[in-house]
Amino acid sequence: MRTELDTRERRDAAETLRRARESVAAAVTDEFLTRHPDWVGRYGDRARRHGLEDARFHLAFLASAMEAGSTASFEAYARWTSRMLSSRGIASAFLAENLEQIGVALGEHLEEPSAAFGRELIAAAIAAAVSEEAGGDEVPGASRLDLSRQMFTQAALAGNRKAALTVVREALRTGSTITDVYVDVLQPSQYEVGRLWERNEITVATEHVATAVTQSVLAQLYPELGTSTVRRGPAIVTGIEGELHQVGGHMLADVLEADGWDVRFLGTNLPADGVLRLAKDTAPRIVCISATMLFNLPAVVSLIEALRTQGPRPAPRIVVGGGLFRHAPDLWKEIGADGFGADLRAGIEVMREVSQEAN
Ligand code: B12
Repeated sequence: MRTELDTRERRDAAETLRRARESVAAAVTDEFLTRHPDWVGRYGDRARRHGLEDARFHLAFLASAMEAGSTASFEAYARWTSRMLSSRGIASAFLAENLEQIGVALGEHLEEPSAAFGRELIAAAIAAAVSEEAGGDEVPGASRLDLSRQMFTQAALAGNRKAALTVVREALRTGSTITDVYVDVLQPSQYEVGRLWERNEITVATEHVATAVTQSVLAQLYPELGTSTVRRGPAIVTGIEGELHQVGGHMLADVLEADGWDVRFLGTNLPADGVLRLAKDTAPRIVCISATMLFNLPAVVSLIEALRTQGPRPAPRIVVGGGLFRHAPDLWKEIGADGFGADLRAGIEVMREVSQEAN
């Protein structure tokens, strides 16, 4: 029978587990290496270092799953971890053993029924890891990055930057591009955060925590974006006055730079005058405007008008995107923009096409 805990009991149990994380991780790892001395022979110092890191991740995700009362989220974690370990030649039996050890340690740190609840999550996770190794249950239509997205969202909501970065690095290691990761992991994860906030399931503080994790991952991936040998010319990527959403513009600026554009990213919430001045100084071939909130449409319209009437010559092409335009796919034509991109992949293409049209 499933143990039921109320919200406060779940939160207290998760907090206790977080406080005990270091000591449990150390105890579990030391015991594991005593049981498997060959690991020390094979991996040297790394055996303990990686063992500790893995145990810390297991505990961090377990604490979040307990707090949320979500068996499914810990199962997803186990499936993801099982895949990651098996790609490194490590059988999921070792993951199962590690999780079992944590299950035993729960009894030393948590009161009943919280410990029982934790053990139930662990049992479900072990079953998921074993089934994943046996071929997993293919979910029809599920993309290869679905599991990464779920893991990334969990890590972001928990403010766990290290885990979030690990998830992303693993996706890159197994063949995804940075654009794939931005569009299929980070973007939908941010959208999910928005849905949770809208449904009042998370506070605005948790939304800020998750967004900060996403932004820190963007910053860490930036040096790895690579460069193109093609030089496409100067471009500006900007938000507009009144708009506070800036993650989409940030992602766009990064991938355009990697595609050969000489990008100046202005962030968001700045007066049209500032954009105009920079446009005159740098003569961009393209100005990309990112906007999310409908109430900012007039600011987009006046920035376009200002660029057309008072901007540099030859006039830059103007491409728009962001939530405001995603929900009204013809709006960009109505306001006189030259192009629109629903996401980064479309954005890169539109920028290439529009830049080939005569300025
Ligand atoms: C984080 C967040 C915030 C943060 C932003 C912090 C920051 N540094 O960016 C803060 C807390 C400031 C915030 C504030 C508000 N927010 Co908010 N926010 C979000 C959230 C959760 C994530 C935004 C995000 O990062 N998206 C991820 C990026 C990658 O997606 P994207 O912008 O769509 O970009 C992609 C594409 O559109 C495209 N793209 C983007 N720009 C461009 C430009 C060009 C040229 C091209 C080609 C492509 C392109 O490429 C990107 C990658 O593929 C969204 C949820 C959501 N669905 O977006 C809500 C959301 C947008 N917010 C919402 C609301 C209501 C608000 C507030 C009004 C809340 C309030 N009561 O104060 C304020 C408004 C502030 C303002 N004046 O702008 C609502 C909007 C509902 C609506 N349709 O009107 C949403 C949808 C949440 C929800 N589900 O209700 N928010």
